[in-house]
Amino acid sequence: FTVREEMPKGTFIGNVPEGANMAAEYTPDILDTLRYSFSRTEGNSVEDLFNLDEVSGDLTSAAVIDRDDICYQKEECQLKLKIQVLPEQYFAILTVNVQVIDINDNIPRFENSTYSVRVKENVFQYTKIVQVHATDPDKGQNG
Ligand SMILES: [Ca+2]
Ligand SMILES: [Ca+2]
Repeated sequence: FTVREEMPKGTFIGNVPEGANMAAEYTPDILDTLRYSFSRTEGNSVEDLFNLDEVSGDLTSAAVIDRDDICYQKEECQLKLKIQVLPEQYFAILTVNVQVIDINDNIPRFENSTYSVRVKENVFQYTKIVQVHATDPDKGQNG
């Protein structure tokens, strides 16, 4: 699944049984009995960003996901969610990858707040006048 960062809480991300192609494995009758929940591992709070509908398996966001915070300066932002399927006779642990897509939502921070440059009138037109440095937490092209 993929989701863009900064989307409002409650944004639909994907349907777990569909994503895992459960229909190929189980009959509709069995599918109706399956229940989905997060299989939380200790010290892992990625699940807090999501809500999972126990019956439908719909995954939605439980918060505004800020890629630039959770995946600070990382190229790829893949969140792994472990989801368990019950009842016991159909028990399975599914790993769902949610890729958070970067948007350009950060204003570059300039290293100095003001630049003043005095340019001589006779300076050649294409002479490099001043070089400024700026950084922001967006990745690649959005930076
Ligand atoms: Ca952001
Ligand atoms: Ca961003």
